[in-house]
Amino acid sequence: MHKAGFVNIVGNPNVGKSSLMNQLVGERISIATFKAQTTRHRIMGIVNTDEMQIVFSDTPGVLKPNYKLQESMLQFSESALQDADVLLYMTDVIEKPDKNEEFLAKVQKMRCPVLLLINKIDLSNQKDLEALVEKWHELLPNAEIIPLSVTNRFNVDAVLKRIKELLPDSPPYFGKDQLTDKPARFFVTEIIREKILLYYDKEIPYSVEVSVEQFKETPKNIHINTVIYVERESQKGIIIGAQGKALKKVSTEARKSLEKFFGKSIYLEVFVKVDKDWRNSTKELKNFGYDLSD
Ligand SMILES: Nc1nc2c(ncn2[C@@H]2O[C@H](COP(=O)(O)OP(=O)(O)OP(=O)(O)O)[C@@H](O)[C@H]2O)c(=O)[nH]1
Ligand SMILES: [Mg+2]
Repeated sequence: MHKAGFVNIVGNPNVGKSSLMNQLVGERISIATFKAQTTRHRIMGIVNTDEMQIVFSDTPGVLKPNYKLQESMLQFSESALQDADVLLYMTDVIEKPDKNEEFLAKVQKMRCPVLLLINKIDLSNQKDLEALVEKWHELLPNAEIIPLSVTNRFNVDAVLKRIKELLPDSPPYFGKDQLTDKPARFFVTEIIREKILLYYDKEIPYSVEVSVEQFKETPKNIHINTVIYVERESQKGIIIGAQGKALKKVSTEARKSLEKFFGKSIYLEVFVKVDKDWRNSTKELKNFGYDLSD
Protein backbone atom coordinates (compact mmCIF):
# COMPACT_ATOMS: atom_id res chain seq x y z
CA MET A 1 0.00 0.00 0.00
CA HIS A 2 1.29 3.46 -0.92
CA LYS A 3 1.57 6.12 1.79
CA ALA A 4 1.28 9.86 1.23
CA GLY A 5 0.33 12.93 3.21
CA PHE A 6 0.77 16.56 4.08
CA VAL A 7 3.21 17.20 6.91
CA ASN A 8 2.96 20.87 7.79
CA ILE A 9 5.50 22.83 9.80
CA VAL A 10 4.08 25.76 11.78
CA GLY A 11 5.25 27.92 14.67
CA ASN A 12 6.37 31.37 15.72
CA PRO A 13 8.98 33.32 13.72
CA ASN A 14 12.65 32.32 13.81
CA VAL A 15 12.34 28.95 15.60
CA GLY A 16 13.97 27.04 12.72
CA LYS A 17 11.05 25.84 10.54
CA SER A 18 12.73 26.47 7.20
CA SER A 19 16.05 25.03 8.41
CA LEU A 20 14.19 21.86 9.44
CA MET A 21 12.32 21.52 6.16
CA ASN A 22 15.57 21.84 4.20
CA GLN A 23 17.12 19.04 6.24
CA LEU A 24 14.08 16.79 5.96
CA VAL A 25 13.94 17.27 2.19
CA GLY A 26 17.71 17.29 1.73
CA GLU A 27 17.67 20.42 -0.48
CA ARG A 28 17.83 24.14 0.22
CA ILE A 29 14.25 24.79 -0.81
CA SER A 30 13.34 27.43 1.73
CA ILE A 31 15.52 30.39 2.64
CA ALA A 32 16.53 30.50 6.31
CA THR A 33 18.25 33.47 7.95
CA PHE A 34 18.90 34.80 11.46
CA LYS A 35 16.10 37.37 10.97
CA ALA A 36 12.50 36.77 12.00
CA GLN A 37 9.87 36.78 9.21
CA THR A 38 12.20 35.32 6.63
CA THR A 39 9.54 33.05 5.12
CA ARG A 40 6.55 34.79 3.51
CA HIS A 41 4.87 31.96 1.61
CA ARG A 42 3.74 28.41 2.14
CA ILE A 43 6.41 26.39 0.36
CA MET A 44 6.16 22.68 -0.28
CA GLY A 45 9.13 20.35 -0.25
CA ILE A 46 8.37 16.83 -1.44
CA VAL A 47 10.16 13.61 -0.48
CA ASN A 48 9.52 10.69 -2.82
CA THR A 49 10.26 6.98 -2.66
CA ASP A 50 8.55 4.11 -4.49
CA GLU A 51 6.22 3.42 -1.57
CA MET A 52 5.79 6.89 -0.14
CA GLN A 53 5.38 10.63 -0.75
CA ILE A 54 5.80 13.13 2.09
CA VAL A 55 4.62 16.62 1.18
CA PHE A 56 6.22 18.95 3.69
CA SER A 57 5.01 22.54 3.94
CA ASP A 58 7.13 25.30 5.38
CA THR A 59 5.10 28.31 6.49
CA PRO A 60 5.66 31.89 7.68
CA GLY A 61 6.18 32.38 11.41
CA VAL A 62 2.88 33.23 13.08
CA LEU A 63 2.46 36.82 14.23
CA LYS A 64 -0.25 39.44 14.63
CA PRO A 65 -0.52 41.26 11.30
CA ASN A 66 0.47 44.93 11.20
CA TYR A 67 0.05 45.32 7.46
CA LYS A 68 -1.60 43.43 4.60
CA LEU A 69 1.49 41.43 3.65
CA GLN A 70 1.48 39.95 7.14
CA GLU A 71 -2.23 39.14 6.81
CA SER A 72 -1.41 37.03 3.80
CA MET A 73 1.49 35.42 5.65
CA LEU A 74 -0.85 34.48 8.49
CA GLN A 75 -3.34 33.02 6.01
CA PHE A 76 -0.61 30.75 4.64
CA SER A 77 0.22 29.55 8.16
CA GLU A 78 -3.43 28.95 9.04
CA SER A 79 -4.06 27.09 5.79
CA ALA A 80 -1.44 24.61 7.00
CA LEU A 81 -3.70 23.76 9.95
CA GLN A 82 -6.57 22.88 7.59
CA ASP A 83 -4.99 20.14 5.48
CA ALA A 84 -2.32 18.62 7.75
CA ASP A 85 -2.14 14.84 8.03
CA VAL A 86 0.64 15.34 10.55
CA LEU A 87 1.34 18.71 12.15
CA LEU A 88 4.84 19.67 13.22
CA TYR A 89 4.41 22.48 15.74
CA MET A 90 7.83 23.96 16.22
CA THR A 91 9.13 25.98 19.14
CA ASP A 92 12.60 26.50 20.55
CA VAL A 93 14.35 26.69 23.91
CA ILE A 94 14.30 30.51 23.78
CA GLU A 95 10.63 31.41 23.39
CA LYS A 96 8.13 31.08 26.22
CA PRO A 97 5.36 28.48 25.72
CA ASP A 98 2.68 31.14 26.27
CA LYS A 99 4.11 33.47 23.60
CA ASN A 100 1.22 33.01 21.19
CA GLU A 101 -1.80 31.65 23.03
CA GLU A 102 -4.23 32.35 20.21
CA PHE A 103 -2.42 30.12 17.74
CA LEU A 104 -1.68 27.54 20.42
CA ALA A 105 -5.43 27.24 21.05
CA LYS A 106 -5.86 26.30 17.39
CA VAL A 107 -3.13 23.67 17.65
CA GLN A 108 -4.79 22.25 20.77
CA LYS A 109 -7.93 21.62 18.70
CA MET A 110 -6.15 19.70 15.94
CA ARG A 111 -7.45 16.20 15.29
CA CYS A 112 -4.41 14.92 13.38
CA PRO A 113 -1.23 13.72 15.13
CA VAL A 114 0.86 16.64 16.40
CA LEU A 115 4.60 16.46 16.96
CA LEU A 116 5.81 19.26 19.20
CA LEU A 117 9.39 19.97 18.22
CA ILE A 118 11.53 21.89 20.73
CA ASN A 119 14.42 23.13 18.59
CA LYS A 120 17.82 24.67 19.41
CA ILE A 121 18.51 22.39 22.38
CA ASP A 122 22.20 23.04 21.66
CA LEU A 123 21.54 26.37 23.41
CA SER A 124 20.06 24.81 26.55
CA ASN A 125 20.91 22.30 29.30
CA GLN A 126 19.28 19.11 30.53
CA LYS A 127 17.60 20.68 33.55
CA ASP A 128 16.02 23.64 31.73
CA LEU A 129 14.99 21.39 28.87
CA GLU A 130 13.22 18.96 31.20
CA ALA A 131 11.27 21.84 32.77
CA LEU A 132 10.32 23.09 29.31
CA VAL A 133 9.18 19.64 28.17
CA GLU A 134 7.05 19.43 31.30
CA LYS A 135 5.37 22.78 30.55
CA TRP A 136 4.68 21.85 26.94
CA HIS A 137 3.27 18.53 28.02
CA GLU A 138 0.71 20.37 30.15
CA LEU A 139 -0.22 22.66 27.26
CA LEU A 140 -0.40 19.96 24.58
CA PRO A 141 -1.03 16.66 26.39
CA ASN A 142 -1.78 14.77 23.18
CA ALA A 143 1.31 15.90 21.29
CA GLU A 144 4.46 13.83 21.08
CA ILE A 145 7.32 16.01 22.24
CA ILE A 146 10.66 15.69 20.46
CA PRO A 147 13.64 17.86 21.52
CA LEU A 148 15.72 18.78 18.51
CA SER A 149 18.77 20.58 17.26
CA VAL A 150 18.51 21.20 13.55
CA THR A 151 21.96 22.81 13.52
CA ASN A 152 23.56 19.70 15.01
CA ARG A 153 21.19 17.38 13.12
CA PHE A 154 20.21 15.93 16.48
CA ASN A 155 16.92 13.95 16.35
CA VAL A 156 16.05 15.09 12.81
CA ASP A 157 16.13 11.46 11.66
CA ALA A 158 13.94 10.48 14.62
CA VAL A 159 11.36 13.04 13.47
CA LEU A 160 11.48 11.66 9.93
CA LYS A 161 11.08 8.10 11.20
CA ARG A 162 8.02 9.05 13.26
CA ILE A 163 6.48 10.91 10.31
CA LYS A 164 6.83 7.82 8.13
CA GLU A 165 4.98 5.77 10.75
CA LEU A 166 2.18 8.33 10.97
CA LEU A 167 1.76 8.88 7.21
CA PRO A 168 -1.69 7.70 6.00
CA ASP A 169 -2.31 5.22 3.19
CA SER A 170 -2.94 7.28 0.07
CA PRO A 171 -1.94 7.56 -3.57
CA PRO A 172 0.63 10.32 -4.28
CA TYR A 173 -0.56 13.94 -4.55
CA PHE A 174 2.19 15.09 -6.91
CA GLY A 175 4.32 13.56 -9.67
CA LYS A 176 7.03 11.35 -8.23
CA ASP A 177 9.78 13.48 -9.81
CA GLN A 178 8.46 16.70 -8.27
CA LEU A 179 10.48 18.33 -5.51
CA THR A 180 8.32 21.39 -4.80
CA ASP A 181 5.06 23.10 -5.74
CA LYS A 182 6.84 26.33 -6.69
CA PRO A 183 8.20 27.30 -10.13
CA ALA A 184 11.87 28.12 -10.83
CA ARG A 185 11.15 31.87 -10.81
CA PHE A 186 9.99 31.70 -7.21
CA PHE A 187 13.40 30.46 -6.08
CA VAL A 188 15.06 33.35 -7.89
CA THR A 189 13.04 35.88 -5.94
CA GLU A 190 13.68 34.03 -2.67
CA ILE A 191 17.44 33.80 -3.16
CA ILE A 192 17.66 37.53 -3.87
CA ARG A 193 15.48 38.26 -0.85
CA GLU A 194 17.76 36.07 1.26
CA LYS A 195 20.75 38.26 0.34
CA ILE A 196 18.75 41.37 1.20
CA LEU A 197 17.83 39.89 4.60
CA LEU A 198 21.50 39.17 5.20
CA TYR A 199 23.03 42.47 4.07
CA TYR A 200 20.56 45.22 5.09
CA ASP A 201 19.31 46.34 8.48
CA LYS A 202 16.11 47.45 10.14
CA GLU A 203 13.03 47.89 7.97
CA ILE A 204 14.78 47.45 4.61
CA PRO A 205 14.38 43.65 4.20
CA TYR A 206 10.74 43.90 5.25
CA SER A 207 10.03 46.67 2.74
CA VAL A 208 11.38 44.71 -0.19
CA GLU A 209 9.74 42.41 -2.72
CA VAL A 210 11.47 40.88 -5.74
CA SER A 211 9.95 40.19 -9.13
CA VAL A 212 11.36 38.20 -12.05
CA GLU A 213 10.72 40.02 -15.32
CA GLN A 214 12.52 37.59 -17.59
CA PHE A 215 13.77 34.01 -17.18
CA LYS A 216 15.34 32.64 -20.34
CA GLU A 217 16.90 29.20 -20.06
CA THR A 218 19.21 27.52 -22.56
CA PRO A 219 20.92 24.13 -22.07
CA LYS A 220 24.01 25.89 -20.65
CA ASN A 221 22.84 29.04 -18.93
CA ILE A 222 19.95 31.14 -17.69
CA HIS A 223 19.42 34.87 -18.32
CA ILE A 224 17.41 36.43 -15.53
CA ASN A 225 16.13 40.00 -15.24
CA THR A 226 14.77 40.99 -11.87
CA VAL A 227 13.40 44.05 -10.11
CA ILE A 228 13.75 44.77 -6.41
CA TYR A 229 10.72 46.79 -5.33
CA VAL A 230 10.98 49.07 -2.31
CA GLU A 231 8.29 51.17 -0.67
CA ARG A 232 9.98 54.56 -0.71
CA GLU A 233 12.53 56.57 -2.72
CA SER A 234 14.90 56.77 0.29
CA GLN A 235 15.01 52.97 0.48
CA LYS A 236 16.02 52.79 -3.16
CA GLY A 237 19.19 54.73 -2.34
CA ILE A 238 19.99 52.41 0.55
CA ILE A 239 19.54 49.27 -1.56
CA ILE A 240 21.84 50.64 -4.28
CA GLY A 241 24.41 52.04 -1.83
CA ALA A 242 27.37 54.36 -2.47
CA GLN A 243 28.67 53.86 -6.01
CA GLY A 244 26.23 51.01 -6.36
CA LYS A 245 28.37 48.82 -4.14
CA ALA A 246 25.61 47.38 -1.96
CA LEU A 247 23.52 46.31 -4.95
CA LYS A 248 26.60 44.88 -6.63
CA LYS A 249 27.21 42.69 -3.59
CA VAL A 250 23.60 41.47 -3.54
CA SER A 251 23.66 40.58 -7.23
CA THR A 252 27.05 38.86 -7.06
CA GLU A 253 26.12 36.75 -4.04
CA ALA A 254 22.68 35.98 -5.51
CA ARG A 255 24.26 34.91 -8.79
CA LYS A 256 26.58 32.49 -6.97
CA SER A 257 23.69 30.95 -5.01
CA LEU A 258 21.57 30.73 -8.16
CA GLU A 259 24.37 28.92 -10.00
CA LYS A 260 24.48 26.37 -7.20
CA PHE A 261 20.71 26.03 -7.13
CA PHE A 262 20.23 25.60 -10.89
CA GLY A 263 23.62 24.00 -11.69
CA LYS A 264 24.13 26.38 -14.64
CA SER A 265 25.82 29.69 -15.50
CA ILE A 266 23.58 32.58 -14.55
CA TYR A 267 23.42 36.05 -16.11
CA LEU A 268 21.61 38.17 -13.59
CA GLU A 269 20.38 41.74 -13.93
CA VAL A 270 18.91 43.50 -10.93
CA PHE A 271 17.01 46.79 -11.11
CA VAL A 272 15.52 48.75 -8.21
CA LYS A 273 12.13 50.44 -8.41
CA VAL A 274 9.75 52.14 -6.00
CA ASP A 275 6.29 50.66 -5.60
CA LYS A 276 4.73 52.94 -3.04
CA ASP A 277 3.31 51.13 0.01
CA TRP A 278 3.08 47.78 -1.82
CA ARG A 279 2.93 45.94 1.53
CA ASN A 280 -0.51 47.40 2.15
CA SER A 281 -1.94 47.18 -1.36
CA THR A 282 -4.16 44.18 -2.06
CA LYS A 283 -3.64 44.66 -5.80
CA GLU A 284 0.15 44.78 -5.60
CA LEU A 285 0.26 41.85 -3.18
CA LYS A 286 -1.80 39.77 -5.59
CA ASN A 287 0.64 40.67 -8.38
CA PHE A 288 3.48 39.45 -6.18
CA GLY A 289 1.75 36.11 -5.61
CA TYR A 290 0.17 36.61 -2.21
CA ASP A 291 -3.35 35.33 -1.72
CA LEU A 292 -5.61 37.69 0.13
CA SER A 293 -9.13 36.50 0.60
CA ASP A 294 -11.18 39.57 1.52
N1 LIG B 1 21.40 27.39 17.74
C1 LIG B 1 20.56 26.92 16.83
N2 LIG B 1 20.11 27.74 15.88
C2 LIG B 1 19.25 27.22 14.96
C3 LIG B 1 18.81 25.87 14.99
N3 LIG B 1 17.96 25.68 13.97
C4 LIG B 1 17.87 26.85 13.32
N4 LIG B 1 18.65 27.79 13.89
C5 LIG B 1 18.83 29.20 13.48
O1 LIG B 1 17.66 29.93 13.73
C6 LIG B 1 17.51 31.00 12.79
C7 LIG B 1 16.14 30.95 12.16
O2 LIG B 1 16.02 29.80 11.33
P1 LIG B 1 14.89 29.68 10.21
O3 LIG B 1 14.93 28.28 9.72
O4 LIG B 1 14.99 30.78 9.22
O5 LIG B 1 13.60 29.91 11.13
P2 LIG B 1 12.05 30.00 10.68
O6 LIG B 1 11.26 29.40 11.79
O7 LIG B 1 11.86 29.43 9.33
O8 LIG B 1 11.84 31.59 10.66
P3 LIG B 1 10.67 32.46 9.89
O9 LIG B 1 10.66 32.05 8.46
O10 LIG B 1 11.13 33.85 10.08
O11 LIG B 1 9.39 32.17 10.61
C8 LIG B 1 18.65 30.81 11.78
O12 LIG B 1 19.69 31.69 12.12
C9 LIG B 1 19.07 29.35 11.98
O13 LIG B 1 20.41 29.11 11.64
C10 LIG B 1 19.33 25.02 16.03
O14 LIG B 1 19.04 23.84 16.15
N5 LIG B 1 20.19 25.61 16.92
MG1 LIG C 1 11.18 30.30 7.62
